[in-house]
Amino acid sequence: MTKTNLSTKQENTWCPGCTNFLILEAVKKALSKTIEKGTKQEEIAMVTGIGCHAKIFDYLNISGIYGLHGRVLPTALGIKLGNPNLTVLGFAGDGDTYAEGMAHFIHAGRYNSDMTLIVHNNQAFSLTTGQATPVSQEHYVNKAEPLGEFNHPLNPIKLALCSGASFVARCNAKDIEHTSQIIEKAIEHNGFSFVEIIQNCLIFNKEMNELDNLFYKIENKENKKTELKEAIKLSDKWDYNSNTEKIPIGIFYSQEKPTLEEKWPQLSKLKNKKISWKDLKNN
Ligand SMILES: Cc1ncc(C[n+]2csc(CCOP(=O)(O)OP(=O)(O)O)c2C)c(N)n1
Ligand code: SF4
Ligand SMILES: [Mg+2]
Repeated sequence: MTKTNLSTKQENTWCPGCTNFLILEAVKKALSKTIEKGTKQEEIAMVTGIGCHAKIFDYLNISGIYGLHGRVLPTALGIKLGNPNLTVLGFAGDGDTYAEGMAHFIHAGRYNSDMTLIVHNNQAFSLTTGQATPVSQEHYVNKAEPLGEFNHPLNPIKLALCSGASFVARCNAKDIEHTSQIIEKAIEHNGFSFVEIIQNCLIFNKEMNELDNLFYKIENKENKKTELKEAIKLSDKWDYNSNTEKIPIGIFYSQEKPTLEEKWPQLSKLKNKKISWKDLKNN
């Protein structure tokens, strides 16, 4: 299986130079590795929200559901409940996940279903012309707020850690190699994996596009018993408000714990037999 099998012939309508192209490339690289290691392409399912990020649905040759804004996680969970043996990926925006989809984000950590959520974070509702999201910086002037955003951004990495997510990572869209390695590990992780990719939007919230020199890679925490407290402390290094503070990227936390599919007897039965509900009656 090669990377080209993951491409489609759909016309691409992202702005020329948009960092979503880089995210798409990193995802293809990671999925190529996942497929090389034995997962069949047809065993991978994806869900997207609505937004610039969500157009990835048209450009990635993976089955799934082009979903509703804010509802990536419940849709992904539905797929997982339908067949717990699928590798399920969610692609969502920062507006999508941290505004309308916020309740799902918190509970996804608690449930620990074995799936991967990739958030394309450009700190704006870009498709709808750049309104502030819950992670936009204070004073961000946009069409909906001519006096600027009044609120301080929330910190999704910290929130995911506090919600019980068992794999938490942040990447820089411009570092394709690092991002693809992290996505590959997130997919391999048995449990809910949250990967936030910081990306530039070339049209809206350009004030937050000067972060390149601020990113630094943290020590890889996989295969180690990572202390939650230590990860939370690290998550506090950047508050999403500053474009001068250093920004840690990499795996903040990775811990094995029982997944939803393992806790739920019927689902664990399907997992153990590597079948879906429709095959159950014959087994
Ligand atoms: C249920 C619902 N709520 C709101 C919208 C309007 N809407 C569509 S795209 C969008 C902004 C998307 O922003 P984000 O999730 O950050 O993605 P980006 O465009 O920045 O990639 C909004 C608010 C919608 N289509 N459906
Ligand atoms: S508006 Fe921004 S996020 Fe959307 S395609 Fe253009 S550059 Fe990319
Ligand atoms: Mg956005």
